[in-house]
Amino acid sequence: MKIYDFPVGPYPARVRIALAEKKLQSRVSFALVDLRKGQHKQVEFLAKNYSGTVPVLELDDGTLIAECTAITEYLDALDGNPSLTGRTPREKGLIHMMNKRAEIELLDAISVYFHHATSGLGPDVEIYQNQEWGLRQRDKAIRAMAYFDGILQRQPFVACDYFSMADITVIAGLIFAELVKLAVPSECGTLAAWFAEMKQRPSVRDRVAMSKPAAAGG
Ligand SMILES: N[C@@H](CCC(=O)N[C@@H](CS)C(=O)NCC(=O)O)C(=O)O
Repeated sequence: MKIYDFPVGPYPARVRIALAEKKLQSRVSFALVDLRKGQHKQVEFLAKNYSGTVPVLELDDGTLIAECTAITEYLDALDGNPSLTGRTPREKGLIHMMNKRAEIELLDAISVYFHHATSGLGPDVEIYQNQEWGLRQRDKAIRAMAYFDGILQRQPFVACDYFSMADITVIAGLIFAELVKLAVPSECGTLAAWFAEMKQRPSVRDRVAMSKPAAAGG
């Protein structure tokens, strides 16, 4: 299997963390798509992923699977232990709900902020920016931090009683927040403490060690 990605990117981090949790790293190779050079918007890459985003998983038979959630589902189905996407109908429902919520409210919102209200990937790549939209999404992400703080005051993980894909997506959101210097509000101490604890997990620790603000990529 091959994964097209940009190593410091928060979305690729989701798949790298999932691979490490599943101990599947040795079964994949990585191909760099340099977002800062706009390689993800070139015809050759768009033929692999219509949306022009990384990561993309390419199977040995040439099948292409984009979207972190879909890739995580694929990896999880290869070997159900540990489960990242749920073992029972209830767990699957909860994990997918919270994963989507983490995408919409936190991770995707920070991505829009990055692309629209900061210099993003640079003037050659960011050909359309809408600062007001970006700032609204920043505020939405900050509200989401308060939401997830409340969730984590009640339970140890975002969706159920074990580490899942939904946790990975919140972690990716917080990695992205760090890259763009968007601080977790001081009143969200539970979320901040949880993130510090999650960074100690080997799968997250190895990925977080790669993050350098100067190399932000979204
Ligand atoms: N919904 C996609 C989003 C992927 C995404 O936005 N990836 C970032 C990399 S961190 C990207 O390719 N950004 C470039 C762009 O949006 O132009 C997924 O879950 O895989």
